[in-house]
Amino acid sequence: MTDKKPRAFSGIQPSGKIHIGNYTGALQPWVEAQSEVDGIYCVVDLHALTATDIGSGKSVGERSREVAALYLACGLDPGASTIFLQSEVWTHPYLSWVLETQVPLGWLSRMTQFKSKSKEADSVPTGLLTYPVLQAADILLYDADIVPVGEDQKQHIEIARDIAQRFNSTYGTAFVLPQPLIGTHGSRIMGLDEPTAKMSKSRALVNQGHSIGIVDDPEAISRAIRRAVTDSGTRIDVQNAGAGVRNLLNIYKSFSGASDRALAARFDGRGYGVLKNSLAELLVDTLAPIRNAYQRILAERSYLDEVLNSGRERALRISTGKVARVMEILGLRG
Ligand code: AQP
Repeated sequence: MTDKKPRAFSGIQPSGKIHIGNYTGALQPWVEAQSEVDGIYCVVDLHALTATDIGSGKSVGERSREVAALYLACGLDPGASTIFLQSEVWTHPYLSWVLETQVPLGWLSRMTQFKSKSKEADSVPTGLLTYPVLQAADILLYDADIVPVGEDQKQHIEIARDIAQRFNSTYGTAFVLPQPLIGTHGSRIMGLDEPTAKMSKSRALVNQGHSIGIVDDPEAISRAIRRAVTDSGTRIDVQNAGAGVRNLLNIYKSFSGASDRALAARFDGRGYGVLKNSLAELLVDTLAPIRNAYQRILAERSYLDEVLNSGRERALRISTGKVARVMEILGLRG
């Protein structure tokens, strides 16, 4: 018997406005699980270099600090969880390269995210293809047992598992096989402008009405909800709602914790405006304290520096041990 807590690893790319999908699919479950896991949460800034708008607007460094401040503002406790910037820990790109030498190309070219993102790009950077290998390295460096992510990332966690399994069986056991941890609701919030496509940071760059940022001001939140696409009818039927209303109900459910039965009691037969008003109010009330905390944390530079420095040190301590093991197994040291 061991009372060691399972280790969780996850991260968010600083590739745009962090939205309520990132909150319900990632940040909220991280915070909820915090006392039960040894949580390691990274701002995956190297991944963000694959984003199309890098080089315009704020620097990646500035965005990364904002995402780290958001981790804290949402409730991650640096006393209980490790928080750091990926680019400050050299073992991530190092292990990624080692794994790249082993991963069959076909595994990467069939990834759904690669296929959809490369369709939109004028010129496809190789990093978009090898993205899941860097993500596998992120996870495998820490012997993570679980990876709390939204549903869209399930395929990437599965490939991390496949990469670990293949390496272990070829060379000898080096890696723990990670499991995705995907919530039952809130794991897939759809765009407000297009409720059949998932809410994403990149899409929000094209259409402002697409997403709601976690730190958007109350007016912006209410405006986005007011303009959100609904269905063609006028009255709510919770059981049989179309994509637009279902998305709004799902957001309401994720933020309130209400059951389907409670949703039906509250909204069945009522007009879409009632749902929109209730949802806007719920989001404004829930996100206001996060926004205040975020602004406080960003203003206090030295506190964030301290958190990130101590996170980096722990991340380095753990991950250099793993890299040493991999070097030994591969015979890289004579
Ligand atoms: N719409 C979503 N609903 C629920 N969860 C979501 N996540 C992302 N979108 C939704 C979860 O947020 C975490 C961070 O994701 P990421 O930054 O690593 O990249 P992503 O999944 O590619 O996020 P985006 O917002 O779609 O960004 P871009 O447009 O930059 O690619 C992950 O756990 C993800 O599941």
